[in-house]
Amino acid sequence: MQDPTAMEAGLAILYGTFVKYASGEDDNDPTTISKKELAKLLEEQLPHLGGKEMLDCLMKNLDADKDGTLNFMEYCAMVTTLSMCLHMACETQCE
Ligand SMILES: [Ca+2]
Ligand SMILES: [Ca+2]
Repeated sequence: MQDPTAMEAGLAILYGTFVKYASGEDDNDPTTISKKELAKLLEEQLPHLGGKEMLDCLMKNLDADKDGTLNFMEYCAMVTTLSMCLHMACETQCE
């Protein structure tokens, strides 16, 4: 099998990150990320983008079905949102 491209590897990392943190010990549900699991993800994986300070805001805005956890679709919305923020930050820096 050929080596994955950077984007293919990036997608695998994004999926693997969901699986890793959803499988945390907080809620015994490997299919969703609880608020405590999200706090750990933010602290360990996104410290330069705001880390745990984004916790309440992200959970409030991304938990579309209001069950108190993030399922994979809601996690994808977080990735999309953060990608858009990065895009806007880059555009601002280029001006
Ligand atoms: Ca979980
Ligand atoms: Ca949810």
